[in-house]
Amino acid sequence: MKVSPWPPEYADRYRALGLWTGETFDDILRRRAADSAVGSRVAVVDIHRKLTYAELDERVDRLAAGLHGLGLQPDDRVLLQIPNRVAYVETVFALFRARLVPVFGLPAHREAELVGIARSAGAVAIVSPATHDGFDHRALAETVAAQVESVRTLIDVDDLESLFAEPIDHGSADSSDLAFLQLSGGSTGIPKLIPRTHDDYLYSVRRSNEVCAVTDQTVYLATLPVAHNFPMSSPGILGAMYAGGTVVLTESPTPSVAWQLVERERVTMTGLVPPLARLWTETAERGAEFDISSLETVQVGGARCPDELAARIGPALGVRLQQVFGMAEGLVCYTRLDDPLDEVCTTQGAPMSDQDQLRLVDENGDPVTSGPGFLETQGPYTIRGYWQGAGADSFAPDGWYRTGDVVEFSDRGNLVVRGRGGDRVNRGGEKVSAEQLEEQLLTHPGVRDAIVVAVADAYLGERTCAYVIPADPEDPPNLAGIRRFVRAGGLAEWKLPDTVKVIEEFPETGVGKVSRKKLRALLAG
Ligand code: OOB
Repeated sequence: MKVSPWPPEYADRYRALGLWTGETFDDILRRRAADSAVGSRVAVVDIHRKLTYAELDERVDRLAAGLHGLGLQPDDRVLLQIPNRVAYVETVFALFRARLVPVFGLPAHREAELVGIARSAGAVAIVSPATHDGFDHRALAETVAAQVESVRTLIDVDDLESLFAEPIDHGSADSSDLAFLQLSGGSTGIPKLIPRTHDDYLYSVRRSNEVCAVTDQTVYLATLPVAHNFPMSSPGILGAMYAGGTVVLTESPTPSVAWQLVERERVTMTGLVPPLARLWTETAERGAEFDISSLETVQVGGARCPDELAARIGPALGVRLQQVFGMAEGLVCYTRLDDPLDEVCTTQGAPMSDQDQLRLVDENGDPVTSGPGFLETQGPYTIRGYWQGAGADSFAPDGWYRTGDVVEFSDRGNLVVRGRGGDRVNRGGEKVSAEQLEEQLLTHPGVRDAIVVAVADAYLGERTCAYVIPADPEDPPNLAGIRRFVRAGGLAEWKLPDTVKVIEEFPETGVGKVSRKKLRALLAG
């Protein structure tokens, strides 16, 4: 089974209400390109290139045929590791057209992550640049292919044209079927894969467009790595394309690069994580060197935005702020454009759909009537299970998704995020699985035991601290050595610990069996 299905009574209701429409991702591009009012408009732009909807559609047709020519078959999974460029959009839509299944890896992923993802997805191909930011992605792809038997084909995203072939008919996908695999923020070793269908995901895109007032006049800048759910669909690049607007992609999110594009393309909307929102805000407060007056809405999400920062973003950037609290598993909450400013600056919004259901529970899963409590949810775009049944304990027996987030409600009914369980560090929006890092640390010869906790940080929100019991107390490992070791183990740069604390033993948990979860909480406290 590729997708854990919604119970039939829910699926029927979502269809009857017109939330699931039967539309597929490939339909979007075809329809926009064929629409005489939209086809000649600019669909995607980066620093070097620009394509109209009609041009994009034509190139997607040729690339899809080329992928078929490589022997890729419908439903085959293709792992992507593509920076924010026009070629990202070309690749993704060509995969949709050829009925292939994109697996959304990040450019920052390294060997351990890519091998894990490729293996669990059963990926047959990898699309990545030869090099990017001085890193040899081709060599990495070759290493992955050598270790994962299913991977047969490596594609250079900078040389897509060499694959172009005469367009063919690929047939059309079933909208209730798997459309792509996204990665979970992850509390486990290897990121769990999130299966999303055309029906559920496109509903979230359409509904996001309504809530965020996205139109054909919207020029959306993908500032965050676009494989993330937030810049992809909240409303992100897919929202902008759905509406017939324009997508601008920047490889660097810093003001000196991104604002050039804001000025040149008259960008109206973007999404930022809090540390980046702080950088943009502080740069603007010092006096912007580019004309960013076209910006209307700046969204902030991925991690808790401090209220103090939220209050400064709008005035500094001359924009309306929107807070976004979401997860790749589904549920996305937005502050509304007509929420009072105070609510926008202090809450993380309300679910986008009136079919989203929310409940709060305590540590034992028992209902909590007044918050804070652990948030659980179900709804028309929240998954019912991970790929191939992984992480089943993330779902309650009745199928609700356990977000792990601790939230309460404001008087107006908006969510306020208070924290989450100790299994994950939210490092400015990029998530670090404590378990994954601990597993890596335990293979260090100088480490007898290790526990990873989040510590508060003024800039990133949280950073990563590894408590380490040394194998030889006379010769404990140090931070630089640990970071080198974790990097060499093939983990992304953002997962390296920021601090290492050497201790003799871990505190007692009071239960016979050592619970890492309890120890993490104790050490973090
Ligand atoms: C987004 O998605 P993921 O899958 O990378 O991470 C989800 C987790 C949430 O469970 C929560 O712990 C945290 O990220 N989070 C926030 C937050 N937005 C996400 N915590 C506090 N305040 C917020 N505003 O991060 C994501 C997906 C879609 C839209 C926006 C973010």
